[in-house]
Amino acid sequence: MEFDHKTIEPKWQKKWQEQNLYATTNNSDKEKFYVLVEFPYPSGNGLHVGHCRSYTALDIFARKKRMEGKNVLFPIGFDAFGLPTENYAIKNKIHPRKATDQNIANFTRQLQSIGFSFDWQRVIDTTDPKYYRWTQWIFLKFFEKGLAYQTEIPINWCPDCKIGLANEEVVNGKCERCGTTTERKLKKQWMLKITKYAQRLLDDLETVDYLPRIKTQQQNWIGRSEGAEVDFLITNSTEKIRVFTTRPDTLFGCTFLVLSPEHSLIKKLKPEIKNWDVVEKYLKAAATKSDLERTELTKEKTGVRLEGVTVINPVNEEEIPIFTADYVLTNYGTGAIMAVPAHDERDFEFAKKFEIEIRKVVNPLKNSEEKCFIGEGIAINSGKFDGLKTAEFKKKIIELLKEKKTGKTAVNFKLRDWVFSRQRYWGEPIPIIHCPKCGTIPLSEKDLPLELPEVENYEPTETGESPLAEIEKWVSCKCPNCDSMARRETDTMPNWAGSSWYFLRYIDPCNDKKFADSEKLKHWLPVDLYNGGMEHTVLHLLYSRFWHKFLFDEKLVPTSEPYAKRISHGMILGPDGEKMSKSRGNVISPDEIIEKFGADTLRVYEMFIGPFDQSVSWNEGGVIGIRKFLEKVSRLANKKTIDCNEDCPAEIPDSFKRTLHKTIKKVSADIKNRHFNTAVSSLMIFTNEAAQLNLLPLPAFEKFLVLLAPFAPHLTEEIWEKLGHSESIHTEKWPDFDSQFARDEMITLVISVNGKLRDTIQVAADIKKTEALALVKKSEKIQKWIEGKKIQKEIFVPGKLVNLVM
Ligand code: ANZ
Ligand code: ZN
Repeated sequence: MEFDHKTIEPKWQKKWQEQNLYATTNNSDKEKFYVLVEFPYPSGNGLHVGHCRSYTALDIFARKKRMEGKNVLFPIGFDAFGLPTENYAIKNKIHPRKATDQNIANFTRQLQSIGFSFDWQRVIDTTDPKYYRWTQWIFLKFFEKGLAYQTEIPINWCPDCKIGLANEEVVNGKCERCGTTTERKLKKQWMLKITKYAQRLLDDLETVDYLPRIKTQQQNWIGRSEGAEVDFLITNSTEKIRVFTTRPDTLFGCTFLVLSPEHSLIKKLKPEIKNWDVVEKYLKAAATKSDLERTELTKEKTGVRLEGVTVINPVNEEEIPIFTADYVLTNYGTGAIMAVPAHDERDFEFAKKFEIEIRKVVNPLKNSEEKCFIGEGIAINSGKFDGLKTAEFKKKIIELLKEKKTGKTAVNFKLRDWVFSRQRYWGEPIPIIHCPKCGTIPLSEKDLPLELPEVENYEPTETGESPLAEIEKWVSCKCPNCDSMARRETDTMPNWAGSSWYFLRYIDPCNDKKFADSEKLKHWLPVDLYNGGMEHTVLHLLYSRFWHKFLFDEKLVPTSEPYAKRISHGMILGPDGEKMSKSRGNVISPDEIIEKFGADTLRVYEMFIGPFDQSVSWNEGGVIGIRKFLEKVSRLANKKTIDCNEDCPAEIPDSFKRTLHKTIKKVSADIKNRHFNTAVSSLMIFTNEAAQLNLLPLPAFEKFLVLLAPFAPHLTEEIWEKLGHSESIHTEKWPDFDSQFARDEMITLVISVNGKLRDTIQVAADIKKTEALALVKKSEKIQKWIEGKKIQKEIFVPGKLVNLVM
């Protein structure tokens, strides 16, 4: 048999399509298993070899689950709204709909050419009105429950291009297009109240099986801090300033207060502030900076004292100054801090610059020379609290503050509400109408989907509004409530919207009554295994968990978490070890590899390339090696076979039988544990041994083909057919192994010291010298004889004995 991939691969892809081999039925007695891969953004560049890594791995997983008798759901779709397509459309004067359709067609061709076992009848496209109708519908549910609201918040504004920019279009504070420093411009925007779910998003991480680093990322992003809120009374006033601190035990070391430049009290205190001119100038300058620039640790601290006003420290009645400084953020805690320069680095830098007292109030447990000690320790200079340990002091001081009614415990989250507005064209229209009489009115369900209108120009407008704002015909409408002239919302949803619930739609993709049937949801949820890139383990994962929890509360989905298990794959880097990019010229195209070596080679190579969760570099030599391996497999099919089962005649060595069972055991466990690379190694070992035989035992070879089938579905299917089977190899049962043969063969190793037998141990027959010696030296009986003496010679006879000469 020739391994002619150019004939074999398209032939089987066509057959599988015609037979609908991988379609999933909803009504099956088999146990369900839902395998999910992050769906691709159909960019103009086509499929990346990184997609192939993730999809091949989970394809193997899904294929094995099917062979183990599970009813597997393994779907794919396209996450197609978003900036790259929109920018491409603007540049090339092509409609984003058209560009998207072209890209999806190209991605589909590529995905099919790799032989993935997706259920192609369930494909979804987030930009299809039949899909985004339900994205809009879920938005309306959020609105109904008060979880979608509008507020004024700043957008990134380029004063030169006169457009609002997405965060990713602002590079180091400058507009990506023209290099002008961006400003922040206030705009009314839609928000989703994800903060309401902060605690649950944190707590429920306990109930799911995510890789530890993914859990940590989620926890850090949610960022729960426990501490206290403390009120500082303004001298000669009834106004007070509330601060949030995680270290109330350092209150005696607080020598000034800092308000964020946006803090509302600053304007209130204007009549009292003696240097208002200077203060006002500072506030204006701060307004243009991003949070990132403001909080950068290395940056020199700036700020201004509010001359003429002071506050009283509630624990020692000291009068201390107030500053405003941009290192204090307006939207964290209370937007104001108590500064303790001896124990907080930012406060320390600030105090040095403004020559403010730095007073130590914590002694480290161990000696430390640090000027600014931020750890926990023993209280000093804290009156009657001196000598207390930090944790205990925190409790005591909060009790005191409660008594004095100037403070209480408080919890803060880093997590902010989700800005859900974009001033862009290529996104889901937000289904809201603004009526001058009735206010903000949701569209009624029957008016969904609210489709994107045709426009001529996709550029954002000069006022910062989305291009939709210029389509007067579309914008002006009648209020559903009172029939007076009203205007449509012109912002669109962010590109995270469609991916926040897509895994639900796969379950019932054609339903036009509901986003998915509840019985079907009950059958398939939760997703059993979800894989995607590390770059999505923060936002996408969190956003979709949030939507799911909301839908759960609305009794629209049956589980409180969407994904039972989440894993992540490492990146594939270019041959030069750098991230693949057009500008570097190190991009590997899957199309070329498939053309030259075949899809099976691409698949097996990407599994063999290295541990699945680690980043690895592409290597053409490795690709050729895999091609040779598959050629060897196809040559096995030409060998003379003998149709005998386990107990073959004398021609077949005993060791071959053990190799077969070891291979079944290893490949089964390796796929389960996602050690795809070592699974491929054991398939290679089997192939090499089989190639040595004069007669190939057919049943063993067939079992081997079944093991290889998830990795190389085309070649194995072709050989399977040649062997006379009429059913697809992919519907075969996954083979079992006999643990008696799968075990490494054991022998008794004789150990002697100076030629005298002192012990015997059971070891694997093929044990190497170093391993054997390590075991020998662990033996208590042997230790007795060699302790304190020098070993002069270590003799090892493989499979038999070890002799130590002292
Ligand atoms: C006094 C203090 C003393 C603090 C000390 C720290 C160490 P996390 O852990 O991130 O929650 N902080 C509070 N609100 C802030 C804001 N809006 N912008 C910038 N910084 C703010 O950090 C909480 C700590 O960050 C708080 O505890 C406060 O400084 C500061 F030895 O208060 B601390
Ligand atoms: Zn109205």
